[in-house]
Amino acid sequence: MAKVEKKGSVSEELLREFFREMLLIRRFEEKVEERFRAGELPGFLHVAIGQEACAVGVCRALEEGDVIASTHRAHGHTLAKGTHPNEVMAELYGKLEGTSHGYGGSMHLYDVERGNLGANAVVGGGLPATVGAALAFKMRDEPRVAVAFFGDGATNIGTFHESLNLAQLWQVPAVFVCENNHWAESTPAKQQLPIEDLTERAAAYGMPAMHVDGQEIEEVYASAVAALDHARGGRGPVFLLLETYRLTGHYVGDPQVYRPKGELQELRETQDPITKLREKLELSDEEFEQADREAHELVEASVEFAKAGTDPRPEDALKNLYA
Ligand SMILES: Cc1ncc(C[n+]2csc(CCOP(=O)(O)OP(=O)(O)O)c2C)c(N)n1
Ligand SMILES: [Mg+2]
Repeated sequence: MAKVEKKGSVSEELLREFFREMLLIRRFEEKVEERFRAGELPGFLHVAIGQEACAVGVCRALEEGDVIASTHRAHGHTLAKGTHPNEVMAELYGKLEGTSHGYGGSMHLYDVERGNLGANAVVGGGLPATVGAALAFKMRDEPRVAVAFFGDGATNIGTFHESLNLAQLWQVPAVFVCENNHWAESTPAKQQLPIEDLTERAAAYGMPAMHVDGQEIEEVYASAVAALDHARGGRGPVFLLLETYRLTGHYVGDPQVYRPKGELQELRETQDPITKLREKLELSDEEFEQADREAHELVEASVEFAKAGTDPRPEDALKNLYA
């Protein structure tokens, strides 16, 4: 099996950009939680607080023309792939100005123009779409890569296995990014996974795998660059396993009674990717506050934008329905 090695180091300037982007996603999702609890947002919402380094590290390694497919926990991926916070927030408020014109909501954030094949309420649903896109790139001889984000729980789903099997068989330019947050809803890893090391999932298909700390954005970025390079160079797909932590409930409002006492507190203190990068960059309080103010301003502006948006018309409720 081919080995994929991590590439080079990341400049401090780039790390600072990563920091601002992760902070924006964090503040965006905290605002989403707040507005959901205030009863302003319809539907069911999942935030990825704690997993920001996965979204930013991978999406920043992409090149123009690359595409992603996301999951039910999609706000961070969508923002990191370049959709403006205004459009994401407007979608969560169900407004026409949203990415899916208010018809989709949190689990159906799409932005095909920016190479985002969409969030997915169906666990594992993004993987076959990714393989299809990657096959198209290969057949058209285009130097593009398709990336699937998914969770540890999704590796138990049939579409995961079918997708990895065909991707490896056809040697398509795809990268499979598994965000292993060790939970599938309220089910811990040891009650849903028969193996501990999820790279064995890839080994079963002869696919090279990389295994890195998903809380260290430098690691995530360097691995993603290498994985994308490998796939783009016609050497077939790569499985990129990121060990990460969901520093929140499965859904907004989840009482998390299933969590061992003290686990969340301890993880928040030791595994926050934003704190880790802040410490690595040795940011002063002023630098942090400046970045935080900017993030808050963008998020507040997105709420204003969304609230001032246009409600879809009731007579259009069945528009775009095909089944
Ligand atoms: C096909 C399918 N089965 C079950 C569900 C219900 N469900 C929603 S999220 C989830 C857990 C997914 O776990 P994981 O893939 O690890 O993602 P995480 O929530 O941890 O990000 C489940 C079982 C679903 N949406 N789709
Ligand atoms: Mg999970």
